[in-house]
Amino acid sequence: PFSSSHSHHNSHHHNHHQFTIFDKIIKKEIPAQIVYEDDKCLAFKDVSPQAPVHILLIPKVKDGLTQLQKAEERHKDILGHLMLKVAEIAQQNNLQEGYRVVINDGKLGCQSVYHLHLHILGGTQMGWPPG
Ligand code: D5M
Repeated sequence: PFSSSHSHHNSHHHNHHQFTIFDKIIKKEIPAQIVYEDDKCLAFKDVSPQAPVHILLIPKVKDGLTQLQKAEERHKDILGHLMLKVAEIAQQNNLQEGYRVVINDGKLGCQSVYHLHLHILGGTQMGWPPG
């Protein structure tokens, strides 16, 4: 169940410095099932869930954070904010028994959207190793 079948590997034209689909979600130009929002971040249900609960948490301002490996000193505040909100969002979604947080980085990490995002996965027993 929930094995990954969506295509991460066939995009040769990542627009690392451009807008992504997440900007449209932030601007409410396309619909999303938003579960948390504040001035700095937005959390919404993943359109292709890989677990019973699969939420994405993103910074509203990308500021060069296309992916984790672009993180710099100036991103410390938003990165800390996101980590704290993961725990809060997990609680709100009844994941007290446990959950997984994933950041896919780059091609080998199976990243498909180049706007930093944290996957919050749970609602079932997760497996390890993740593959
Ligand atoms: O994760 C990118 C994730 O973004 C992937 O799990 C699908 C999800 N996605 C893509 N488009 C949408 C929309 N429109 N709504 C909700 N979720 C979406 P990655 O780690 O880059 O592979």
